[in-house]
Amino acid sequence: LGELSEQDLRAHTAEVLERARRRSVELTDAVGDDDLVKQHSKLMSPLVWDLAHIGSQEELWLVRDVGGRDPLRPDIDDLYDAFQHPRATRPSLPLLGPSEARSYVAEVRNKAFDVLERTPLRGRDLTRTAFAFGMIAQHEQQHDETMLATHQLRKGDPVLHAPAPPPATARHLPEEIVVPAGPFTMGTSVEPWALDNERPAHEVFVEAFALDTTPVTNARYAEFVDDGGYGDRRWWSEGGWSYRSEYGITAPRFWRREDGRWWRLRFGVYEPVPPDEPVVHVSYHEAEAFAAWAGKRLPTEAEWEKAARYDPATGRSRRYPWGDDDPTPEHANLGQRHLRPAPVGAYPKGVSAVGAHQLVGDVWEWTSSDFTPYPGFVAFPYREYSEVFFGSEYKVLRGGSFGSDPVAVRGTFRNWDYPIRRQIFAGFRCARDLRPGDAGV
Ligand code: AVJ
Ligand code: FE
Repeated sequence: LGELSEQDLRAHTAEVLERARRRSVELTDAVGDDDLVKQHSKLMSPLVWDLAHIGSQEELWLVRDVGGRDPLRPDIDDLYDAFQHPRATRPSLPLLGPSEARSYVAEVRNKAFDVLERTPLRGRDLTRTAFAFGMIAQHEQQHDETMLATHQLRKGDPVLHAPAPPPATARHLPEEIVVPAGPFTMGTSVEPWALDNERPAHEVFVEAFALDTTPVTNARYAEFVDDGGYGDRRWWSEGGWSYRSEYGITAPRFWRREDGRWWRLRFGVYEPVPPDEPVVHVSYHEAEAFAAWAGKRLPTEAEWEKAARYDPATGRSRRYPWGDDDPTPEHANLGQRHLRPAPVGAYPKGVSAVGAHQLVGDVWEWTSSDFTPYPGFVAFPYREYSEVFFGSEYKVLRGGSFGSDPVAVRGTFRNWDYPIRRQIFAGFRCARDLRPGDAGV
């Protein structure tokens, strides 16, 4: 983006916004009005809330703030303020109905495009122009991923359809790769659409460690389950053990054992659990317990980012595992092109400089790190984006899932959630300290 002309940047911005809107429309047109206004799970908003919230944020940041235009619907600001109404209470609010919400977001978009045409993107500081458009495109895509998770929780016949992901072509991958000890650059100060919590770039020293080459697969995870892992106190933290006891958790969400096999429900399709795909819909606590059972641990987010971005040949940190080019369908399973993670080994072109596969796409990966600010963090453009979430309540997830759009995923991108959450498209991979004598030390 840094090198694009003003005109190309405007065209790129319009395209990214349009792609997000096509997806929001697909996700909300796929079901009838009843399904749009109903709450499919206490964890989620009604789909119609997400839709109007997308419009409301766009009105706030693009129409009013960047454009300096008059408000369209100042009367609904509070309804769609996520901080005023927790998800569980949203269905009882006097929300816009499906057709009102659709015309509202369309009207906001028209105004936003008018602002885009008339505002020099680089004329003033990035605060009010280029960044705001990128932030709003990412915001819509993040809610699209949330709506996709709502679809996964919805009961009934399949309404979303997509081709199968590519097959595994990289075979006989080593179980682990080794990342050498040393400093690397974490975070970014130059990525134009990076959010406040990814900034600034700073140097971090990371001890040598081993990392799983791929995310943990269903087959491997099932070994943990079948070995009685969920009932064995040894593998669980105190918080994890009380969580699994309180909720009676015995397998990943959406799994069921029938006729001696594991089955799962995926967007309305009941199917055998595919052995070679990354496990998905596990909480942090389950990921941590699996790692203990396997004699390993979860990576820190610094370890994850070093494995994804650090290039030992140049000492530089790259934008993505494969280099500096934006993601294409050959690099990673992103953007809801497929409605599932791809088998491990399906993206040889996405391999990182140190040899890790599928760090970006497929499943979000839990890390052992709390969501905390980088040294030099400055809240931007508002405290409620990241700052109010910093602390030990949230764990960081990295890499994006099959349901994350490329505009909302980077080598530096940080997601966060409660360690008990598993309706998100989250899996993990394991790491371990190297011992003297291990190869690479
Ligand atoms: C970064 C995914 C945790 O969905 O709660 C959406 C993104 N912030 N609207 C979320 C977000 C405001 C956020 N996550
Ligand atoms: Fe939001």
